[in-house]
Amino acid sequence: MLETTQNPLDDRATDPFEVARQAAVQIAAKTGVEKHDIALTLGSGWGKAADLIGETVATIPAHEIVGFSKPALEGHVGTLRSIRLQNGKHALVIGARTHYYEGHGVRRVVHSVRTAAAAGATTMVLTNGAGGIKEHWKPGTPVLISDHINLTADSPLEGATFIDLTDLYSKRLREVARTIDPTLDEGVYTQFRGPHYETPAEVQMAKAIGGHIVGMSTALEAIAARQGGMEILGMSLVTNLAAGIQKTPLSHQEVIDAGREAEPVISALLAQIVEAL
Ligand code: 8IG
Repeated sequence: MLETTQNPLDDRATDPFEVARQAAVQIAAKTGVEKHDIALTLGSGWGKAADLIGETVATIPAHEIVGFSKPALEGHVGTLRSIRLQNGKHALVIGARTHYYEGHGVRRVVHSVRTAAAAGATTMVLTNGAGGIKEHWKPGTPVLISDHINLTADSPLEGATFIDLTDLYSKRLREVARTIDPTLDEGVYTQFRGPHYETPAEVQMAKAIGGHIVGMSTALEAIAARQGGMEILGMSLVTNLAAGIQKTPLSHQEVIDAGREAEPVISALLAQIVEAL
C-alpha cells in the first residue's frame, strides 16, 4: 500500500511517547472525552463487542490520529471508538491493530497501546484470533491468556529499559473474567512473527517450550502496556487448531469464517467482562 504521509514514529529521533501524548490530545479533542479509563484492542472475531459494551460517543478513522497507520488487512476496521459504559466509565476501542509482520517496526505496533496509556487508560484489554495447541479447544473457543512467549526476537522497549513481566496478564482480571464465565480455560500465548502460519514442527516446538496458543500479535503490545503501567487482560479466540494439530491445512478463509461464527457469543461475553472490570 502506498503511504503518502510520513509517520513520525519512523524517524528514530522522534520520542514515541511524545507522539502517543499528541495522539491522546487529538483523541480527547475529537471525542470530547477528556480521559479514557479502559482501552480494548479488538482482534479478529471480537469486533462486535464494540457495539455491546455501551453507547458510542464518537468514531474516528484511526489514520486521522498522529502515528496511526492505514489498516493493512480487509476485515480489520481502522477506527478508534470512544464508548461510554453503563457504569459511566469511558472505553477507547482500538479497531486498528498494526501487526509486526507488516514490517513497519515495533514502535508502530505498540503505538495504540501507548496512546491508550497517554489517554488515561489503566486497564488494557488485548484480544486476538489465534491457533490452539490443546486439542480439546474446538474452533470458536475463547481462552484467557495467562502468560506469553515472545518469539519475535524484538521488544518495544528501547535502550537499557529493564521491565519486570511477572503476572503480565493480571491474575486478578482473569478471576474477574471467570466470575462471568467459570468455564474459561487459559493458556500461554506464543507470538510468532508471521505472516505465514507455523509449520507443524514449529507448533511442536511451541508446545515443548510451554505454549498453548499461537498467534501474531499481543505479546509485544502487552510489554508496552506493562511499561505504560496498565493492568492487562488478554483473550484469544481459538479460530483453528494450530498446524499439524488439526489434520487439514490451515486456510485463512476458514479462520475468518470460524471467527465470524463465534463473534456474537464471544463479543457478548467480552461485553459482560468489561462491565465487571
Ligand atoms: I486466527 O494458527 C490465527 N492466527 N501464528 N498461527 C498463528 N497465528 C494465527 C493462527 C495460527 N490462527
